[in-house]
Amino acid sequence: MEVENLKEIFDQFQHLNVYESYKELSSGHINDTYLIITKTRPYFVLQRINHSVFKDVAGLINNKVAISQHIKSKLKESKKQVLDFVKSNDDNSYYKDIKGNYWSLMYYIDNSVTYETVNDIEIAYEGGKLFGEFLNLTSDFDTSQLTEVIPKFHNMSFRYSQFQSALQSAAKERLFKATETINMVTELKEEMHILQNLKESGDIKLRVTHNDTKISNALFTKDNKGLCVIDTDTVMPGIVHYDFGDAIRTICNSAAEDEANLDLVNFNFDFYKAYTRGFLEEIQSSLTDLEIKYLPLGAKTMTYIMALRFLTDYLNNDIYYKIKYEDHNLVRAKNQLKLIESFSEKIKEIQQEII
Ligand code: GN1
Ligand code: MG
Repeated sequence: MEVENLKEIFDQFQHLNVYESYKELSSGHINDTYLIITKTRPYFVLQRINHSVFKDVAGLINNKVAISQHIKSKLKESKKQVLDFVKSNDDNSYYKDIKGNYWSLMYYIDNSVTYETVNDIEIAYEGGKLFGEFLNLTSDFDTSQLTEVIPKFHNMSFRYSQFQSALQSAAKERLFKATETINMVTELKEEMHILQNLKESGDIKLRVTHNDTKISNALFTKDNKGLCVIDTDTVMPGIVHYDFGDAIRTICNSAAEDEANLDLVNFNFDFYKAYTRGFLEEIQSSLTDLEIKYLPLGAKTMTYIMALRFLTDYLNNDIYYKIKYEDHNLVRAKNQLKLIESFSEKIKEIQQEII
């Protein structure tokens, strides 16, 4: 990505500030994100939205702005923050450049910290509170107002069928390298459809979900308090298990999601308990017994769906996720399956805890 025109792009927005320099924020796998450093505070976050992944950019931005406004109206007394978007010079929430790229601009939230992995139980607890609160604050938002920015995003049958198509078209060498991983994914198929079935039967209801609650999408204050949920690109109707599970898969992994040394990938049960405690403190009153009962399966299912998606992308020659080396997606898939293995040993104990 050429970045020399960032100043020009930045100046397409109504920001009243002077561009000084930029720094790439590179933790996402899909969009390109830059911190824009200006002569005076506040700084900004400029994002190029990947429109081959997100086909309806206007719908995506509308979702983000509407959800932020909804949360903002409820946070009046709180020290918590919410994403705040800057309008473009023609009064839109995004800017489309001459090359056809879409950009959005947000205020940078100062004095905030993010974590790729968690080493501190307080972060696990505070992360639970933050994501629980996000779901609670958006629980009265009318889901029919939201665009489904990526249709069937966490739909297991759909993801599984994409995997099966990839198996048909994959190169022999990749199929061979991924044999064990393919077998592991195949064995878990049935159990991993349980939540999908409960959703389809209506036993578990739809609500607003964030759908990308990895811990790096939570901002914390420097003294470890939850501050703001970020990256609301994938806010859509979903079930509570998506957000619970996606957070657990990152918080309770003792290593990063792409750690290649699987001996370092272990499930941290203490962090699971701390996260669940924080999460339920915020949201338990609006959950049914059935929803609570299936939270541990939500954790397993969300870890699995990531393994499935990384593996599918590997078999498709890496057309979706950004990669840094040839087998990156396969490593990610193996990592997630190792986490499931480590988690499965503890799941009975976990179920006792929660029920
Ligand atoms: C992608 O780009 P990023 O990091 O926000 C992906 C998520 C995955 C995540 C795995 C739109 O999110 O679903 O959980 O990678 N987002 C999309 O780290 O596919
Ligand atoms: Mg994301």
